[in-house]
Parts: sequence; structure tokens; C-alpha cells
Amino acid sequence: MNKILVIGASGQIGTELTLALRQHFSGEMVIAADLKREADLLKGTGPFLPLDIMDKEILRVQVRRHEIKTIYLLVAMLSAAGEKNPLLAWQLNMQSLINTLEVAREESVTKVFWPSSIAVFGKDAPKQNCPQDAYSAPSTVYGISKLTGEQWCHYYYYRYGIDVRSIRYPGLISYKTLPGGGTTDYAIEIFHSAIRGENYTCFLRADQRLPMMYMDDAVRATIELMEAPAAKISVRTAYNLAGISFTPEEIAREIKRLIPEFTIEYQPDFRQAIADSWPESIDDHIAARDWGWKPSFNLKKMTEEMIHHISPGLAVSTKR
Ligand code: NAD
Ligand code: AKB
Repeated sequence: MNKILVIGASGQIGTELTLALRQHFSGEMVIAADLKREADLLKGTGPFLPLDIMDKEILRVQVRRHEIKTIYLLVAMLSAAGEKNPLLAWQLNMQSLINTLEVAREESVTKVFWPSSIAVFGKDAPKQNCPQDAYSAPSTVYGISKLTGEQWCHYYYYRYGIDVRSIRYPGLISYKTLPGGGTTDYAIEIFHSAIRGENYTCFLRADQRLPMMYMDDAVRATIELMEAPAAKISVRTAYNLAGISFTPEEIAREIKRLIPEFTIEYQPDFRQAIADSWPESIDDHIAARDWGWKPSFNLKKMTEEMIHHISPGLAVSTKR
């Protein structure tokens, strides 16, 4: 029995990843855990545990009690929220990972997934097709925590043999869940405004190109990475992963094709400086070579799916 624990399961990725893992394995095998209440979409699909990842002893008790063999750790404070409270972001992002890796070591958990981010790259990294090993001096505390976290993952693999795997996700775009405080959140908010018939005020410049990915691709990538034979995994920090790169102007144009009355204006705020420090596109040939990664959503297909799935009753106002 290889039981799985998903920590941060009520969040943007956690909800969708938990649902996908429960479909892939079985509901009972995948235990969802979060500090906040169980996400509505998870209700009735499998077990849920209230859990504060900052309490290592409680984590240990739960891992032992449920005989957990695989952990997906999805807790973090994202880039924009982190810049408002850098020390808290550092504490949460680092301690959650250390607690997980330590409990994995002590309780013989064999596999851990922990996501990194394109935020590991700073303004000196190449903007186009940013390579796996580009020089990195991140400009946010979130990016620093991800870069440091990658080194801890690498360390626990080589020092203790724990099979830790990681991906540098681009900005993730989903219709089932809302984003949690990132710089790429505009690419979800824009759909909610368009569907509500509201003007959208974008907090990034019209021409700010960033690496993004539709959630279905991100969830599939995560499961494919975790299922790949260990011998194929050559990167024990975190894999670069690419989906779609686009600008606010380009996604707005795509939305207007389907909702012609949609309007957008641009008022860049502090998040523009964060976006300025990130690459525009990512070179992910190592993920393609090692475990066969291939994205399946382009901008047009993703826009159609988002508009098809967000009903006017569920769209959230993004007016600030
Ligand atoms: P999110 O903020 O939506 O979800 C995080 C979840 O963690 C929330 O449900 C929150 O309640 C929970 N949490 C917070 N503190 C906790 C604690 N002390 N104990 C237990 N649970 C706690 O974040 P997300 O967007 O789903 O991101 C998940 C992971 O993916 C993070 O590591 C993030 O850095 C990474 N990532 C996300 C994106 C993206 O675009 N969403 C991109 C790159 C990387
Ligand atoms: C953020 O914007 O902080 C996240 C990320 C790219 O890590 N979406």
C-alpha cells in the first residue's frame, strides 16, 4: 500500500492535483491535508486532515498513523504575497520543506514532490529559452526560498536517498481554483472579469511576456514526473518546464475573439518589477528528454477551455 499525503491540498494546485491523484489511484489512498478547510471540490472524494505543516511532530504522527509513503508538499507563500511579508514567506517556505524532508527521512517516506518556480531566475538570467542551469540571483524572497529549497531537495536525495522530485512551474492557469498571491494571477483574473462583463485592470504592462501553463498540463506533468523510473531522473534540483508564453495584450486579444465586448486597461503596480526579473520563455528540453514532457495546451485552446468552464455565476469580481 503506497499511501499518498498531499499537503496544501485546498490550494490552487493542491485541489486539482488531489482530484487527479484520486482518479489515478483511488480516493482512500490519497489523503488531503491543509491548514484551511477542505476545498469544496474535494468533499466526498477521499479523506481530509486539518494539518499545520509548521508543526513537525503532528506531521510525523500523521505520516506514521496513515503509513504514508509519498508526500506532495504544496504549501508556500507566493511571489507577490511574499514581498509584502518577506520574513514570514521565508519561514513558511523553508520550514515547511525542512519539516517534510526530515519526517520523510525519519519515517521512511520514499518519495517527495515539492514544486519550485520560474521565480528562481533573476534579471541576469537569459530572457528567451532560459536554460536549466542559467545563473540565478532571484529578486524576490519567494525566488530565494525556491532556489534554496531546490538545493535542500538535491541534498536529501544524495545524502539520504529520498526520491525527491521537483518542477519549476511557470504561472499556472486554472478555472476550478483561484490563484493564491502570485505575479501571474492576472492571467486567471482576466477571465473572471471578462465573464462577468467587467473591465479588467491589469497590474502588469501590456507587453509583459511570461511563461505560463494550463493547469491540466501542470497536473499531468507532475504525475508523469513522479511515475518516471528513478533511473531517468537526471535533475535532482528542479526541472525547467515550459507551456505557453504570452503577454496580457495577447491573452486579452484571444478573449476578445470569444467575448468581443471585453475591455482591459493597464495599471502596473509593484508586481511589474517582479515580472521584469523573470524570463519570458523557458528551455525544457531536459524534461522532454528525461521523462517525455510535452505540453498539450496552446493559448487558443486554453482560452476556449477557460471561457467554456467558468460560468457567470462562479466568476469572481477582481475589482480592487
Ligand atoms: P496556494 O496558495 O493556492 O495553496 C497553498 C495551500 O497551502 C493553501 O491551501 C494554504 O491554506 C496551505 N497552507 C498555507 N500554510 C499552511 C500550513 N502552515 N500548513 C498547511 N497548509 C498550509 O498555492 P498554489 O498556487 O497552489 O502553489 C502550490 C505550490 O506550487 C507552491 O509551492 C508554489 O510555490 C508552487 N508554484 C505555484 C505556481 C502557480 O502559478 N500557482 C507556480 C509556480 C510554483
Ligand atoms: C507566482 O506568480 O508567484 C507564481 C509562480 C510563477 O511561482 N505563480
